[in-house]
Amino acid sequence: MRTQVAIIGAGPAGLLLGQLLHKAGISNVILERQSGDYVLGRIRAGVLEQVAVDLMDECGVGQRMHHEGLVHEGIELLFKGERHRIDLRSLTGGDAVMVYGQTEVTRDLMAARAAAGLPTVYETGDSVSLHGFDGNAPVVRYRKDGQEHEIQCDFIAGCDGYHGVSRASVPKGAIREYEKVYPFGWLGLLADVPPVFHELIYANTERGFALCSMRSATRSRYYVQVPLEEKVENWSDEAFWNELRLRLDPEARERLVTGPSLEKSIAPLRSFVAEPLRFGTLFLAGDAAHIVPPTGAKGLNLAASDVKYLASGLIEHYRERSDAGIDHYSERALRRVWKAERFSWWFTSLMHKFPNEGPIAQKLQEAELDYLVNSKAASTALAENYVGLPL
Ligand code: FAS
Ligand code: PHB
Repeated sequence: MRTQVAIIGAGPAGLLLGQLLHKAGISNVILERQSGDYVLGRIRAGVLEQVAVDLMDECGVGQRMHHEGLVHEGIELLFKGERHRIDLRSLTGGDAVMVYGQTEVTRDLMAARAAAGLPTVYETGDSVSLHGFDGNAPVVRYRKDGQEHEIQCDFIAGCDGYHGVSRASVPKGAIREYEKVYPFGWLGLLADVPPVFHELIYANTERGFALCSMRSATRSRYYVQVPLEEKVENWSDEAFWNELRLRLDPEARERLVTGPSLEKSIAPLRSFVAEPLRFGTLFLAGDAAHIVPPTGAKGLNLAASDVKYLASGLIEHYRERSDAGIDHYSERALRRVWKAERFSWWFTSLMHKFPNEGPIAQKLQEAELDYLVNSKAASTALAENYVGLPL
């Protein structure tokens, strides 16, 4: 088989890229380790920046998002038992965020790809291998239904996440990796219960961080910080709800509606960046290139901005025979990545309880939060990073 761009991974990055390239008349094939249902079953991000919303529209798949998504103009910070609203819209001069789950983003993109009859090979397992990307005739090989297959292409887009094969295929001496692992995780629970509040609540408490989020007016997503070694099987639904209550203010505790979990999982938290993002005719995008702690809701949104930069560079290559865009992809994407990494690290450091730092750490966090909610400058800094910095 021959295609112009071989895309590894059918998560948001791979599907967004495939859709943009298709709309520009550039042929592409997506290879995905898992089944489509498995990909849809992973519960992940919930908040889209305007950049991601615009990209969904550019892909021609924004209709359901605009109909079912929830525009949020503010978030709440809860500390010392009190909630304080950060007015995103007024502090940023008009920007907001869209609450629309990553599962739905992926569903919309998968449906559009199938409707266009574009080739996606699911359930390739760990069979994908990348070859010749240090030259101009890269090849991707994979096995499906016991048959070996080969794809000749012009470029390979590694959109296969943190544990994917793409970054792992780069010679060790050609890549630099920066990583920070946080000493805790997020225990997340999804339930068909109405959200406790119409906006997200980020809580800093002496027991640890909590987040009240949602997927719709009838489906909620909650998180509590747990120790790194915690196991999800140690947490009954009742234990989760009881712990969440202990991290809420009295009004939210009163309003909380509980119910059986649809999904419960623990996600580790890390900051990670690989540099550069280009190796000859192989490009890395999304979680294959970087990971942020989810506190700032940047993971999916960084995948979107990477894809925006990469797609425009590839389109320019084919349409205008210019390589300026792909030559500058890594530098452009990394500039935005590092700013989001910094914000996600800062917000995580401010909101979470770090073991072995003593009671003074809580007092210093509360002092910073008290300053933040009473300073227009500090609140503006939070707001403009939260809604997403310009491309
Ligand atoms: P993805 O990981 O979504 O997709 C990569 C795809 O490549 C996967 O479908 C995988 O199966 C496939 N793949 C991997 N190896 C392959 C191989 N060898 N061959 C073929 N295919 C292969 N972000 C937030 O903003 N908020 C959150 O709350 C949040 N929670 C998260 C929880 C977890 C457990 C994880 C892992 C991430 C979370 N994220 C969150 C970040 C997440 O939303 C990512 O940023 C987003 O999925 C990035 O999309 P992709 O880059 O497409 O990577
Ligand atoms: C979510 O709804 O899953 C979510 C929202 C905001 C975050 C992280 C996760 O910062």
